[in-house]
Parts: sequence; C-alpha cells; structure tokens
Amino acid sequence: MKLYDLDLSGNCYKVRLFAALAGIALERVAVDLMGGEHKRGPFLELNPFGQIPVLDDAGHVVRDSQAILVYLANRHGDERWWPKDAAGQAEIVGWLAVAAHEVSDGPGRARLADKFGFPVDKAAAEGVSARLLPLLDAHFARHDWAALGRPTIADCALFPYLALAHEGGIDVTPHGDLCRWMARIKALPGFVAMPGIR
Ligand SMILES: N[C@@H](CCC(=O)N[C@@H](CS)C(=O)NCC(=O)O)C(=O)O
Repeated sequence: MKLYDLDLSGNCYKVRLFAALAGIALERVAVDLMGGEHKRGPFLELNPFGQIPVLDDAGHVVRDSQAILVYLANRHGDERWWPKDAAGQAEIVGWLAVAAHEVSDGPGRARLADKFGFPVDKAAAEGVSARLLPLLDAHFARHDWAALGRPTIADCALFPYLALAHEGGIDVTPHGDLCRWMARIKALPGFVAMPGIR
C-alpha cells in the first residue's frame, strides 16, 4: 500500500500514526509540495483536489486523511479501532469531523501561518482554537480517549494538529486534561512522532 506523503504534514501523520499503532505496513511516496507536484497531472489523477495524503491500495485510491483512517481500520485493522455497530461508528465519525474542521481551522491553520508563512487569517484560527481547547479539555476530564473508552482512529485524527499547536503559537499547556490525553497517546505501543512533536 502506497501513502502519498510529506514528513511535515499533520494530515499525512494521522495516517502514519494509525498505521504504526495498528501494525499496518505502508510504502511512503514523498510528494514535492513546495515544487507544486500535487497540482500537476499525474497527482491530480489520484486526487483532483490536489491534496495529500492519498492512499493507493493495489489501485484502489482513497483521498482525505479521515477517509483513509476509516478505510485502513476497516480493511486492515480490527474492531478495537473501528467498531461494527452504528452507535460506535457515529461517535467516531463525530470526532473525525472535529479533526477535519475545528482542529484544522484552529491549531492547524495557525501553524500554516507561523511555520510556513501562508497568508491565512491567524486571528480567526486563534479564535477557533480558543473555543475548541476548553471543549476538548472538558471532554478529556471525563474520558481517557476521544470515543468508546479506548484508543480509536478518532484519537489518531485529533492528535497531530493539537500536538503541533505550539508551532502555530497556540498554547495547550493550560489545558491539563487535554495534555494528559496527548501523553496517553504518546505512551501507546508503536507510537511514532513527526517533526515538531515533543
Ligand atoms: N481534508 C484533507 C485536507 C488535506 C490537506 O489539507 N492537505 C495539505 C497538506 S497537510 C495539502 O495537501 N495542502 C496543499 C493544498 O491544499 O494545496 C485531509 O484531511 O486529508
């Protein structure tokens, strides 16, 4: 299975992290984002949205980090990471949506501004983060994991841009329960980090 990937991408790291935790082998294919490879012909045939990560499983192509997590957990993982029941799946998808929206629009976009100099609305990203972090802290005050009382792909989707928040000038340290959840993820067997994760 090929993962079209970039070391510094938190979205790609969601997939690398889950694969490491679940013991799934991936062949990483580096995409030259700075050189615009993701906006040219061959790559656009894989993902017309011109974004990484993309997974190619023997010709079956999946785009979007959340979709890739669901695919891998279904196809190659086991029920620990992605349950069969509707209620459990819905609980996880709710958190995948938070990863794709609030976490991405808040800490993720703040990092795009500070680390990469992208012309994003930093104040808006800070505002989203300021609303999000207390919500997450309150959740993790009552729960060890995002969903189902155990590590799932929801944790893998939420973790990267929260663990990288400092690279966007977003301070998570006042949120102790959120930090303790991140420490629990780092302690999972098979955990791998990425550049910027302390
Ligand atoms: N919703 C997508 C977002 C993917 C995304 O934004 N990827 C970034 C790299 S982290 C990218 O390819 N950016 C280039 C672009 O949007 O032009 C996902 O979760 O995979």
